[in-house]
Amino acid sequence: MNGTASQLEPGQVICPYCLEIVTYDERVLHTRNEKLQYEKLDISKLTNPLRRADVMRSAFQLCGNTEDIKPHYIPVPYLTHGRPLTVAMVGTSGTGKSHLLTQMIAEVTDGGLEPYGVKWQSVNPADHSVFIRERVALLRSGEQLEATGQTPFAEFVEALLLTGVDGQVRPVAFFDLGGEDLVRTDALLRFLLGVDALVFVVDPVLAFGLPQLDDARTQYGLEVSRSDPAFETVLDRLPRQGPYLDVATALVVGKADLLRFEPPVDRWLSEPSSVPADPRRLREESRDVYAFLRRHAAPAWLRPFDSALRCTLHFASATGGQPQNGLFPHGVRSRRVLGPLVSILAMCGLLSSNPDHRPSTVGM
Ligand SMILES: Nc1nc2c(ncn2[C@@H]2O[C@H](COP(=O)(O)OP(=O)(O)OP(=O)(O)O)[C@@H](O)[C@H]2O)c(=O)[nH]1
Ligand SMILES: [Mg+2]
Ligand SMILES: [Zn+2]
Repeated sequence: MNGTASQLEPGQVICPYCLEIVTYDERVLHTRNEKLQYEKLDISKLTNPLRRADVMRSAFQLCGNTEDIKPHYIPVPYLTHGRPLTVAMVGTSGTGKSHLLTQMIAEVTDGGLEPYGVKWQSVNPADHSVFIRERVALLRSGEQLEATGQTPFAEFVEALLLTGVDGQVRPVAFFDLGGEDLVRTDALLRFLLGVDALVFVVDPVLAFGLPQLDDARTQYGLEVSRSDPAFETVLDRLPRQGPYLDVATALVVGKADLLRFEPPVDRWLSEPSSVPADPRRLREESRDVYAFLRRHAAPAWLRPFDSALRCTLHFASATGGQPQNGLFPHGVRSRRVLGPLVSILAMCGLLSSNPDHRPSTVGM
């Protein structure tokens, strides 16, 4: 039976792959060798506490559920640090989900959440260095990231242990499926049923009929669209209690560099992040993004905001400019990419121990 977060007992965690309830179990631990194969780990002889802690830091547990799903392994720190928070990026292929998520995580690991009182560690050190090497370093050297493509299995791309202002640690796992997978309705999207937060990414090239986006439309061979099919599939798929989705939601107008001469986008792009998170500024930005979408895009682009109980709206640019032949010749410079994540973390209680300080529905 699938579990929901509210039914969990202490120590129980929802498997981020198959949604079954898992409990940390030292009898089914594994390590991963250099060939990326999993080997059984016997920790009974590890009596030195320092050595043991070090081994556990990069150990995995085999999930007990193998029904209709290949064997899968969960990093031990994900199971031993309290209730995880899962975040999924949503948008059709090419909207910029992977670039945005990569820059968000890069800013976190550069210490970008420290002014908010949040510290980070990796969930698995080896996976984290691969992520930094193959994504962050590549993008920052001016190369475009590849399209995510289709996968048979929803896996998180990166997970971090975040320590909130109250000292509580929470594993945060980020899912970044390809847009082609997000319009499917099969078991691959089952992970969405347990997701805690969603980042909907609006591609200005698809959403806004503004003439200054015509060149980008020609470059990508795209036309203005009335909605994003991935938004529609995901919103239809998610369970609701009452009329609204109770999932922390951010609606981000990405690639905002393409709108950098357009007020009020110009003003927000040059605005430094507010530290600590300022609910008033968050509301002002949400209101501006909402008005911009209402004015320049078809109504269905606002469906995530209309559907979610808690949603903030943002302008962000992951790269600062357009790619040319797969490269960013003027370098890569992100703008305001941390804003949506800070808002989600605030909604999920990581930025304040006081529930009154969490943002609720804004933007109207
Ligand atoms: N101008 C501009 N282009 C961007 C930005 N972010 C991404 N892009 C470009 O948008 C295209 C798609 O970016 P991806 O991040 O791969 O898009 P995706 O949503 O992950 O696509 P799938 O993986 O196919 O679902 C690439 O050509 C990127 O170079 C941005 O902030 N500004
Ligand atoms: Mg992608
Ligand atoms: Zn599982």
